[in-house]
Amino acid sequence: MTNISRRGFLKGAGASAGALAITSIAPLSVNAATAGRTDSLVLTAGRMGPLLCEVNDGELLSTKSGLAQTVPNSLQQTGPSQVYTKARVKYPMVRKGYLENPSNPQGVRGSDEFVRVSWDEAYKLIHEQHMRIRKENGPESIFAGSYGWRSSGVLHKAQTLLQRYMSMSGGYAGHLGDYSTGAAQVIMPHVVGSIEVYEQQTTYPVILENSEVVVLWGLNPLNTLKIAWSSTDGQGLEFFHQLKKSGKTIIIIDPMRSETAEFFGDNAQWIAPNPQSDVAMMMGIAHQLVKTQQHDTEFLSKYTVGFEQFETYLMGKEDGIEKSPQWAEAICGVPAKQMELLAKIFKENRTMLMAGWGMQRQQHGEQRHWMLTVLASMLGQVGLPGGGFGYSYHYSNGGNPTRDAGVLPAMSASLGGGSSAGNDWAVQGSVTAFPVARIVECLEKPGTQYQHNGHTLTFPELKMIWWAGGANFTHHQDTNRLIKAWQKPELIVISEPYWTAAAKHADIVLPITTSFERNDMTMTGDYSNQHLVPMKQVVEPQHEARNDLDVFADMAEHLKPGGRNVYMENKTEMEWLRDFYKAAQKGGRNARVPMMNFTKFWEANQLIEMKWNAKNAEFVRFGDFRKDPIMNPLGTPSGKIEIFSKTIEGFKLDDCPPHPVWMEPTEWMFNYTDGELQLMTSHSAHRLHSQFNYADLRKEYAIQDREPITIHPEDAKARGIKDGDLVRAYNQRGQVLVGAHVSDGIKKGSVCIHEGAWPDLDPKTGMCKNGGPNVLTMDIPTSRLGNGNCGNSGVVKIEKFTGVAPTLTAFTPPMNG
Ligand SMILES: Nc1nc2c(c(=O)[nH]1)N[C@H]1C(S)=C(S)[C@@H](COP(=O)(O)OP(=O)(O)OC[C@H]3O[C@@H](n4cnc5c(=O)[nH]c(N)nc54)[C@H](O)[C@@H]3O)O[C@H]1N2
Ligand SMILES: Nc1nc2c(c(=O)[nH]1)N[C@H]1C(S)=C(S)[C@@H](COP(=O)(O)OP(=O)(O)OC[C@H]3O[C@@H](n4cnc5c(=O)[nH]c(N)nc54)[C@H](O)[C@@H]3O)O[C@H]1N2
Ligand SMILES: [Mo]
Repeated sequence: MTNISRRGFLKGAGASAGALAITSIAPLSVNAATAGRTDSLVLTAGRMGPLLCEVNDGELLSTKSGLAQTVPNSLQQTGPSQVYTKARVKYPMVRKGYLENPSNPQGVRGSDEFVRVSWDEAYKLIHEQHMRIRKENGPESIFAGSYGWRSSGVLHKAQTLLQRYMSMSGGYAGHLGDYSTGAAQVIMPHVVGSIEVYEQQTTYPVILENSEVVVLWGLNPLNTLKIAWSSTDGQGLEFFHQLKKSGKTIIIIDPMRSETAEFFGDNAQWIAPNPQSDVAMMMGIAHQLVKTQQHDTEFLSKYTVGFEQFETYLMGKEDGIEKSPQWAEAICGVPAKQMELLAKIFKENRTMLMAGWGMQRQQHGEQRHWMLTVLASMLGQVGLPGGGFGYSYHYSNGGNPTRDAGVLPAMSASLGGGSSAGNDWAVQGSVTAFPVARIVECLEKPGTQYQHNGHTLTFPELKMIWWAGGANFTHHQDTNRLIKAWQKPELIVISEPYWTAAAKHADIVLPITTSFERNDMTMTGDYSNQHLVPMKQVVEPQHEARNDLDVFADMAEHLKPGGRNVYMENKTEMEWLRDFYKAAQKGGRNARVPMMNFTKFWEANQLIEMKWNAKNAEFVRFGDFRKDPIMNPLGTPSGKIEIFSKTIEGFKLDDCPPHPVWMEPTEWMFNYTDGELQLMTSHSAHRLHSQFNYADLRKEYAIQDREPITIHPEDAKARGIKDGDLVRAYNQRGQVLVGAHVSDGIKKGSVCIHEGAWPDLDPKTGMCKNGGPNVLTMDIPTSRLGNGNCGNSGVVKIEKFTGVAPTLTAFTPPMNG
């Protein structure tokens, strides 16, 4: 499938050789709002960037980018669907069996009917039961971790607002880590002293200027840069557009010919390893470097510790198995010759190893970024302009240089800043926390001890869950196991704009506004702070939807008279925004960025672009460390890159030894004989996780109105499946109905169903009618180091679906809803 010739590989390499001195670095493109204020275009923002909204007679007609951009971003069109989808929650709703007897509810979550109630009834009911549960079981029984990608505005932050209310109520159980980088963010501090996954990278301009070879290892930036944690500044997509034209050697290592591989086309080489096999492939390359004495021993001795122990393992002196390219070929399915060639190319050129995160959302996920860091260290280019490794190039525009900016503060979970909270408010934050992806294990085994990053922790017993701003029924693994565990708490409240699967499995559902229905603000660029953007209210709140801010402020009033004012710190929505803006203005003054006063700014319907900083544009990650490792040590115990970690050795974990090792995953297709395939669940081009699954964009990807499954032609043929057929994918955990997308753009033996389809289980057969892949995935920790999720793994079988396709109900509100 992959035809790598040495010539093809080296095309472009060396084109920029010698140009290592940074000459003229300028912004990649000038980004200004494409339109100013008109009566019909209102400026707001979402994760997918600043948005201009076309409004007529109070109705949102369309949304488009508020920034000039070269690469289109489909997610920017979703505004009207977000506001008007029939999947909206219209009124506060309570499960019938719960309403009838809240302290001893009848009926089953997920199958019981819902009853409409007034907001006041809902508040009173939640308050009474919350207080009862808290009194009986303490704050550790109330889960307010509420993980998820709620709106990105600085004020209407659902999770924070929930926690603020729970703090006023006396504390709560929170969460540790996230679903994105659960493994990498825990291992990397042991290796280089910083998490790396959410950090400013050697900048995009420095890469364009200096790198000769750019490796996209499990990286699909054309998809993942459509959004950012705050709001995208658009520079990441622009960078990859320029990289494509640069003539550099681009190597994509991915079991799928991703949207990014399609985008680069002939300008890149695609190599397809088996999913989950990357560590073996990296070791094959590392072995070749040692064998040809190409590894940089000087760098290794000056900047790292523990290479000797690793080398012993690599060269098979420990277990008799040399981790040679031939050994690796049998695991990763990439020809040994290609790995040998990669070793040479990486070594002979200024090479940047960029890695995505899908490959660490797998069992032993910690090993991926650790091993890649070891490989980069062996190449000896860490800290050089355009060389080394980078783990956030595909996310939140990690290579866009930081600007001189006035930066917005944001709502906090604790009361403060002129608060009227008197001594009689015993404000208490999170009293306990567990790794977020272990929630089902926590529900199943309260009181049980487990290991996390060297600590022994105990799972609390959760009696109440309030989720605001996350879609845990979509994001969590092994949906059927989740559904069982989900029956255990006494009360589950979901605050949501939409009837998600979690909402359908709740006791109480509260209708929440979308970001188009309230005023807020955001910055673009998590690292760059490129713009400050007003998020103006575009339409009236739909139906009976309220803002999370108002809901929790009202709930605070139930705690004690005057609670609302305490919660709001005696400020209105606009006063909060004004104060946030004023704080940014102060920062702006120090940075010499002119910022008009708040009233003018709000009136102007314009974003503010922050000042380009030429020095920041030359930032090289680990540059200072390289220049002087004594004066600028890393935050590791040795101050150096830890190839062998004594700290991790001390943890004595079977599933995370003290240096990178290859460990076969539990569900590994080669250990099965009945046609099992390896499942991947990458992130979708046309969704943000589960968000917009209902939107018109669905037409871009759905097959017979179901989530697509990508299947290699040979695997499809062997099972009599044709492109466009309905397919049943199943394993011992569950079954889903999907539509066949037969393509040679996937490694044979693997299939992909993108994460994010809303679970829609057929009550009769248990089949997910909407193809939610987490019905099939394993709910195990990556290891007891990171306790990350393994959503991007598992084996499945597939067959042509021959029955009558059940009606899709994923986006249909429940009866009375
Ligand atoms: N199998 C598998 N599973 C995965 C992954 C994978 O790769 N494979 N990826 C994982 C990753 S990296 C992540 S980050 C998670 C994502 O998991 P989530 O962040 O939970 O996913 P979203 O679909 O973005 O959920 C956000 C929810 O918040 C709601 N919402 C939006 N705005 C507001 C608001 O203002 N107020 C309130 N109350 N609600 C609001 C939306 O309607 C939506 O239901 O999924 C994880 N799950
Ligand atoms: N459009 C869009 N953008 C998003 C998101 C979204 O849902 N939609 N989610 C955001 C969030 S919360 C996160 S955490 C990031 C996620 O960013 P990532 O975790 O990097 O994204 P994924 O799509 O899971 O994986 C990236 C690539 O890795 C490949 N891959 C999967 N398994 C393997 C493997 O075993 N080995 C190798 N080498 N490659 C593999 C996939 O085919 C895919 O092309 O994206 C963010 N951006
Ligand atoms: Mo994520």
